[in-house]
Amino acid sequence: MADTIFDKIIRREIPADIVYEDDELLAFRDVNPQAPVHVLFIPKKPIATLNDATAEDAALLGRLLLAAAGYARREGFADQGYRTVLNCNEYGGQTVFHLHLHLLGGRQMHWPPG
Ligand code: DGP
Repeated sequence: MADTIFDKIIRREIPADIVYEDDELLAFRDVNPQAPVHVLFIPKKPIATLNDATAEDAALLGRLLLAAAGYARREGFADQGYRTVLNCNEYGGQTVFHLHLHLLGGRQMHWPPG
């Protein structure tokens, strides 16, 4: 998989506002926030898109979701609600090809998305 800007953030080669880290995951604030809270949760393992995840990654993807929910709970906006988004490839609007989960909160979300 090609090196991405997120791999550089994992390696601390470029700065990011990191809000969560464990052995397998990293979370940092989106540089172009679309809501009062906009955090990206990424696996440290380089998986380009959701299409590239395998059964071997099932637990990792579960941990990614639970890390986002845990962050919302700790930050006190879980009950109010939030949105998670995982964009895949061109039609999904993916621009960085290192799998990432957007966590958006702090305002009313709308449906359908654009
Ligand atoms: P997506 O469109 O789903 O691939 O989202 C990529 C997001 O990554 C987008 O919302 C902007 C964010 N982003 C891109 N480059 C950087 C960066 O260098 N630092 C941070 N913190 N976020 C970035």
